Amino acid sequence: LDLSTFFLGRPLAAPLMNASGVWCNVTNQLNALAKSEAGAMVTKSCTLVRRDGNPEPRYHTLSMGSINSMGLPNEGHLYYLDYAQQHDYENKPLFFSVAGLTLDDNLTMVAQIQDAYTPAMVEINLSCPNVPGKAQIGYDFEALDVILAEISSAYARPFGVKLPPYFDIAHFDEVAEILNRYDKVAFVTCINSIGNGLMIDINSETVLIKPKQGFGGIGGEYVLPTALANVNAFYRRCPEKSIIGCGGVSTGEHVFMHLLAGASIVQVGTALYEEGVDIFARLKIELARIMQQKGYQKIEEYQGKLKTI
Ligand code: RRO
Repeated sequence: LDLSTFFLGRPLAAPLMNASGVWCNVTNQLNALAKSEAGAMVTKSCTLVRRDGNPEPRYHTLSMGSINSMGLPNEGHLYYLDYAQQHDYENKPLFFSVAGLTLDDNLTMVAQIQDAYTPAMVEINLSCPNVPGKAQIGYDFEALDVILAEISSAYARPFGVKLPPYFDIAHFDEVAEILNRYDKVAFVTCINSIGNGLMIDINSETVLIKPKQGFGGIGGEYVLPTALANVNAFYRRCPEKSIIGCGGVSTGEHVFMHLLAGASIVQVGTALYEEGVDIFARLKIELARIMQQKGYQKIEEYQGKLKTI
């Protein structure tokens, strides 16, 4: 039984990786991902200049997932560029997540990544829900068009975008139509956390995290149906692009569902945060067991082949 696959022509030992933000802030964590059974990995979304992020507590485990308002804590893009230049690309592909606070910052960062000649694949994060005063580009369709046009002309290589969840068919149509104008957008990662949820501790009658009066991005089991819908919506609408699935994955069944919906790689966020990098070995065993039960020998036999009734 074979869990290997290809992503944009590159071989992967398994269709699994971390979600950006989890286990990828500093070199120690990145090295642990590199040694793990993940088939690929991505760095923490970075800004031009290092950030401390929001005040703590800023992450809380929930009964079916997590809430976070980290606020883009990161070491600055040159730190991740250093990592990218020492990464072993034979071992596994590396994605480089970029989340500039302005269009100019994004253009500066992709220009420097380009000048470094790293094989890392850029993922532009258009969906951070947690920087106070900053709207998500993913929800501003005019700004989305502008940033894709500008990055397409400033950056010579294919790149990907990390999208927020959408909840309306008209929005799936409109965003896909914009993405399809840009050939260099080679992959789409669906979804980031469901932004600005709120959970409450009944005992103390308070919110669970300090930033933004307790509002934060929701991840984990809560978001699985929304994640699957977004993966499949963009898989159907963007036939020239690859889809990376993210959201609600903690078992082999969840990985299988994302692959069936059209994902080429499946990311793990909340469950990786809770369980650590050994989760990738468990997910591989669980996915292999499902494939064996169903008589599948390779991922391509079912990937994207979700049936409707
Ligand atoms: O750092 C964060 O607060 C954060 C980011 Br950049 C993101 O894209 N998604 C998220 O849930 N948290």
